[in-house]
Amino acid sequence: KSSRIGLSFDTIHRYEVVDQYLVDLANEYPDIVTVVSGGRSFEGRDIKYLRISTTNFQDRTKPIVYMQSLLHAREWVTLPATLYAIEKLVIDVIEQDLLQDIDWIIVPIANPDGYEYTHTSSRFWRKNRATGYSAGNACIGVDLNRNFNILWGTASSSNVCSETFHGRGPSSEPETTVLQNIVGQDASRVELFLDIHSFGSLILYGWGTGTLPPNALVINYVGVIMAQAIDNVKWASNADYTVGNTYYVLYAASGSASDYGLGIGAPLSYTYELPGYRGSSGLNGFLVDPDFIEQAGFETWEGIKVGARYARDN
Ligand code: ING
Ligand code: ZN
Repeated sequence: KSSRIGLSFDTIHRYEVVDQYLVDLANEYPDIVTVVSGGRSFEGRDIKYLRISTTNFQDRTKPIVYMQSLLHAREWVTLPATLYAIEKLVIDVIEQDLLQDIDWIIVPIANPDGYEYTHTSSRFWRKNRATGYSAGNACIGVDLNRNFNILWGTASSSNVCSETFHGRGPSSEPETTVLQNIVGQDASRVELFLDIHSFGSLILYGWGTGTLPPNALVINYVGVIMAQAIDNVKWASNADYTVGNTYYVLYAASGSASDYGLGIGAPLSYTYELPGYRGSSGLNGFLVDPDFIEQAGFETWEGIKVGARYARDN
């Protein structure tokens, strides 16, 4: 079902389709949507993002919500979650306040090279596609969620062949630099930072090294109310969300995007881990059940709305 200029929620759209959609949307809604070329990926793809605002980002009293998806290539279900949020904000506008009161910065495809590679060659690729790290390029790619310029290298892998290889230095990768620059422009106004991943039905916050930020109780509380909002409407067969610190819920990790969000001063910064494929055990959680695509967008949006309104009101 495709609504006017929107993309359908019955499939996972490719990079070029999404790229064009962002341009079309900005043309259709020039008063509120600006499409910006953030810069190029390792293989030269444009990392486009949207700036959504009723006041062209000129009202310095408004909070900013920043969100990105597909930092990890294989986490396909994160894309419709982001596209759904864009559609609700710009096209449907059922809840006017979210558009009026908040400026939004949204990056749907943070890792376009990896994402295309999952369509053309290797469905479960995670990293970017950077070469030049090992002799004969025996191993390729940097884990962009270990490459941000925050606590870099303290809990990540220096092995090029590892799935969590952190790169040659903090923000060594073009994609990381682009993303840091995008969020860095208006850093002081970013009140909510959301990095959308899958899978596991989790809402995680920093630091990835296990140290808690001074406002950890608030971060945890807002995590819980976002999770409750999702659980209230979640797909019947999926688990409830778990909320907690990345290190305690999962494992140690440095150089992540959401820790970078904390580092630039965003009081609320989270990694969402959307639900995995609900099929019988043995199925890979990165696969996407076509029946879940629109639901993933719908239920994730319930969580985002709660976080965005908390950021605005407090
Ligand atoms: N999980 C995250 C990963 O990058 C994570 C977990 C969250 C790490 C927040 C660091 C910070 O490993 C997935 N599925 O990518
Ligand atoms: Zn991920």
